[in-house]
Amino acid sequence: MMEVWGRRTSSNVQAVMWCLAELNLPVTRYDVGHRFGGNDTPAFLAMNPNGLVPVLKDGEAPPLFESAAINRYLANRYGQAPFWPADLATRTRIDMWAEWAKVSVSLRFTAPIFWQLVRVPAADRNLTALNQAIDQLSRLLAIADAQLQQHDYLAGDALTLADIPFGSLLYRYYDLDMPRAPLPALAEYYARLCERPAYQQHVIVSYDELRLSPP
Ligand SMILES: N[C@@H](CCC(=O)N[C@@H](CS)C(=O)NCC(=O)O)C(=O)O
Repeated sequence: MMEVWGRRTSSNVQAVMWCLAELNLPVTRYDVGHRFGGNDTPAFLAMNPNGLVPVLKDGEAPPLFESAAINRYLANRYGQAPFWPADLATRTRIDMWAEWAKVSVSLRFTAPIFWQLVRVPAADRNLTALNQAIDQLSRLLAIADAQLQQHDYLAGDALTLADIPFGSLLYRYYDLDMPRAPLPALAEYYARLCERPAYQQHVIVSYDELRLSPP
């Protein structure tokens, strides 16, 4: 039995749940973290000493934390081509884009843009830092756009592991009230992801409860 600990409003939980769904793996998810709490108990800290979600447990195997490592585990254990091909060179190119999305893109989006817009009152925002972050993000997204002009998905012509950390940021990117560079191939890619039932179910999730003043 596959189990995930983590609230559905966490982008890292969303990445794991989306990956599980694309691999057709059934899972039981427990609401933990933020308004649900439960991530500071001895039982949870024994699974993840960082007190963060998600945590995945696959049967009797020891629990795993870190969403990127969890998704690589799922791909290695249960994935097939084209999502996670056996050929090392092809797989490593997919992994390269997955790493780029998880490290470079999410670092420049989540804290400096998403949390600024969702948690910091407009009057208290550092607009210079925010605009700089938006510029930096736009430069990265232009790299994705160039790639998506050649292929329907980030690492090729079918959905792969690379799309999970990248695509799971895009719902928030397109939903937030913020300036966006015109990147048509990226917009078409996002529309393509939005057609996927697993994306609709696990990523297109309201983040209103995370706002400083929920509506
Ligand atoms: N690098 C970790 C980051 C995990 C993380 O920051 N999780 C956040 C939610 S996205 C968390 O647990 N926040 C505390 C909470 O929800 O109470 C991963 O990718 O899994």
